[in-house]
Amino acid sequence: MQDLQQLHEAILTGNAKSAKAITEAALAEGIEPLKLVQEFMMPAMNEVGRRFECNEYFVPELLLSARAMKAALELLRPLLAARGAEPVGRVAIGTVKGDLHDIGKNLVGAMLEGGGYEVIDLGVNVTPEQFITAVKEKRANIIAMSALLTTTMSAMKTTIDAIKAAGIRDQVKIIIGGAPITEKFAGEIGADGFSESAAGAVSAAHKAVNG
Ligand code: B1M
Repeated sequence: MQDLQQLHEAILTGNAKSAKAITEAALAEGIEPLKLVQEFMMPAMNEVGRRFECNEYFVPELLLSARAMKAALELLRPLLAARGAEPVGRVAIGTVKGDLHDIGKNLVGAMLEGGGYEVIDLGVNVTPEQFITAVKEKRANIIAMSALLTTTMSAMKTTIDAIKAAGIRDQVKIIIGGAPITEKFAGEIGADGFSESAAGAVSAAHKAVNG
C-alpha cells in the first residue's frame, strides 16, 4: 500500500522521479487519479507557493516542484481525460500573454477533455491574435484563458477586446480562471463564465454554451 503523503513530499522537494514512481504505483493499486490531484498534488503546490512567499523557497525550488508536479500529472492526464465519442464543443485553451504558468491550465484542459470537449492547447504566453486564429481557423467555440499573475490578468481584457474588434465575439464563449481571478473580475471584463477550479471549468463551459 502506497504512502500517498510521499507524493506530497516528492512534489514539495521537487523529486520528479519519485513523484512519477509513487503515482504509477498508486494507479496500479487502483487509487482514483482525481484523489491524487486534489488531496496530495495540489496541496503540495500550495505549500510550495507559501514557502516562496515566505522566502523559504526561491525560483529554482519552484521550477523543481513544478517539474515533479508535471511528471505526475502526465501519467494522470489520459485517465482524467477518458471520455465518450462525440465532442460537445471545441475549446481553445491558453495561459495569457506574459504568463508562463501552465500546471493549472493543463489540469483544466484535461478536465475539459474528460467533460467531452475537444481541447486545442495553445500553450503559455498566448497572444490575443493566437486566440482569434483558433476561433477563425480551428473553429473553437469556447476560449478558456488562464492567468496566475495579478500583472497578467489585464491580458484577459485585452484579449476579449481584440476578439470584439475582430468581429467574432458572437461566435465564441469565453471562460476564465486562475488563482487571482474572481467572478467579479470576470463580469467586469465581459467574460461569459468563471471557475476557480479545474473541475468547475467543465460546468462553466457547459453553462456558457447552454445558457
Ligand atoms: Co510563479 N507565482 N512566478 N512560478 N508560481 C505564483 C503564481 C505566485 C502566487 C507565488 C507567490 O508569490 N506566492 C506569484 C504570483 C503573485 C501575484 O501575481 N500576485 C508568482 C510569481 C511572482 C512568479 C514570478 C514573477 C517569479 C519570479 O520570476 N520572480 C515568475 C513569473 C513568470 C511568468 O509567468 N512570466 C514565476 C514563475 C514560476 C515558475 C516558472 C517557476 C513556476 C511555473 C511552472 C509552470 O507552471 N510550468 C511557478 C510556480 C510553480 C508557482 C506556484 C508556486 C504554483 C502554481 C501552480 O502550478 N499551482 C504559484 C503559487 C501558488 O499558486 N500557490 C506561483 C498548482 C495549480 C494546479 O493551481 O495554477 O492555481 P493553479 O490552477 C488552479 C486554479 O487556479 C484553476 O484550476 C486549477 C486547478 O484547480 N485554474 C483555472 C487555473 N487556470 C484556470 C483557467 C480556467 C478555469 C480555472 O479557465 C476557465
